[in-house]
Amino acid sequence: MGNVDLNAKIPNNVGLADDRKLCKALEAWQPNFLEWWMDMGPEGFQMDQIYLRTAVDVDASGWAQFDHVKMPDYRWGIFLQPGVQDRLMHFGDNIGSPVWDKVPGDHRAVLKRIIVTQGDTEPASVEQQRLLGQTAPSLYDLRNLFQVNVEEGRHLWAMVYLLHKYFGRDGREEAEDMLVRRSGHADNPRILGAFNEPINDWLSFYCFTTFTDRDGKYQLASLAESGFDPLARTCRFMLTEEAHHMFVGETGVGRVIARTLEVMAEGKDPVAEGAIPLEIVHKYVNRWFTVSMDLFGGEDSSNAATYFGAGLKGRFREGSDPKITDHVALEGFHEQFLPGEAGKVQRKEVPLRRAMNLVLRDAYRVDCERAVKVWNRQIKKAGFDFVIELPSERFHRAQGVWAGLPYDPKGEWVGDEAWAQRTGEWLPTEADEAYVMSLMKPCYEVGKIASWVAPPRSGINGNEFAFEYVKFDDDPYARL
Ligand code: BYC
Ligand code: FE
Ligand code: FE
Repeated sequence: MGNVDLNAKIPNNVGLADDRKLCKALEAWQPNFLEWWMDMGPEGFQMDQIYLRTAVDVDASGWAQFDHVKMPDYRWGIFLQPGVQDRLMHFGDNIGSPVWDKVPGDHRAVLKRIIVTQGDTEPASVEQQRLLGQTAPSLYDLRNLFQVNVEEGRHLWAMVYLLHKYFGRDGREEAEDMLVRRSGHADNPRILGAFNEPINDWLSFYCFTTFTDRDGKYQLASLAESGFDPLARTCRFMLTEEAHHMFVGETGVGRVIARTLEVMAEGKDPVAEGAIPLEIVHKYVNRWFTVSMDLFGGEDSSNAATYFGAGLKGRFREGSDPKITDHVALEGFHEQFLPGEAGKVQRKEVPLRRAMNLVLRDAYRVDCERAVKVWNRQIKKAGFDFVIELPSERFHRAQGVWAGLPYDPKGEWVGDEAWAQRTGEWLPTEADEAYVMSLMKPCYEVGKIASWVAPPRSGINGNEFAFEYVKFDDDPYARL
């Protein structure tokens, strides 16, 4: 992949220099983005030198360059995976026709909606995480947080590029609005539920990057199949960054568990030692897994059917999974369960296209199970009898057919009264949150780490854990 223009004001491989109008529009949006970043991005660390990876090319060797940079100097750019010559639609009603490299008029509104929804999540997550630097357990973690944050910022750039280039004036307006909505704001919140939930502590951050970034992986993968080729190519490059976000999450939860097991193995009480009891970890997992399940939308969705039929959004690995053989999906049904009378469960057959959210969510769940299995193996190996189980689809839901119903994590109907009494067994209580928050004290010394989490097995880019991942501009403790 040649033609990466790294010296341009906006680094890109989309030939911005040849499109004056687009270039000017994006250069006008750039200062607004930076202003948003300074206001709503990581609070208090904009002057420090962070050991960040940045993309200088889209191939394997080019996108992993590491250097100490100040976050506002990060080279946010626009990178698309190279196009495939003569690519054809491989699913939906237009299967076999050439993919679109312009917005198909019939689908303009829905396509814009998908891109806006995707784009909105990116700055939302940065806003949710903006105070975490102040309680980072180590420089390694602090650096990982900021790496995730700058990349989510770049994902916003990716969607804003599509809006500017393909959607004219209303695209530009949508791009402005991306910087106006605020996570958790009463009047002007972010679009999707999970992105308005607070992330005040690092256990939540690790759970978010395990479960919510994984929704990102599945949504991006299904958009990477899109017949709107610029969207497909953008998402394919974004996916390369997503793997690190989930790594931070999975290993983060794993390190919390490792520390707790260490204390337990010494026969001590985790709380007395400033570690996090496994029961509390489990409740945080329940919480973030369930709000992330909500991100898949309704189980029976006419929107999903439209997206699939139009060739805008496919299934996970629609084009590469040999198990998917029917790419039109007009025949056949998908089994779905829904609540019946008094806690009884009914079975229904949903026409396959309408069930695409559920099909994607099922694939997501399998992937989540794999992450949880690693944690459980860790616990078992340490000789303890505790299992983290992902809750039933019926538990603690705010979207879809199970929304608001009193089912326990096993999927048993418990009724409203028992639900109200027992939620504290399943979800973090105020006391749990207060305890976790009480542990959140920063640790900014090279090679040191907080009491509640184990160090990672290795550092970043072949460096040790004891590496100066962040070079502070002044005494960071004096800022608190
Ligand atoms: N919260 O027809 P339905 C990421 C709405 S994460 C609030 O079933 P549909 C990242 C829905 O909009 C990936 N509202 O929904 C991760 C609809 O509203 P209307 C983000 C919700 O459209 C970490 C109504 O309920 N990308 O990248 O089939 C860090 C009926 O729903 C929610 C995408 O989501 C909710 N959770 O499916 C950083 C991809 N769920 O029409 C980044 C783009 C549903 O009644 N989005 N609603 O006003 C989509 O493809 C779809 O919009 C959804 C929803 C899958 C989200
Ligand atoms: Fe993202
Ligand atoms: Fe992410």
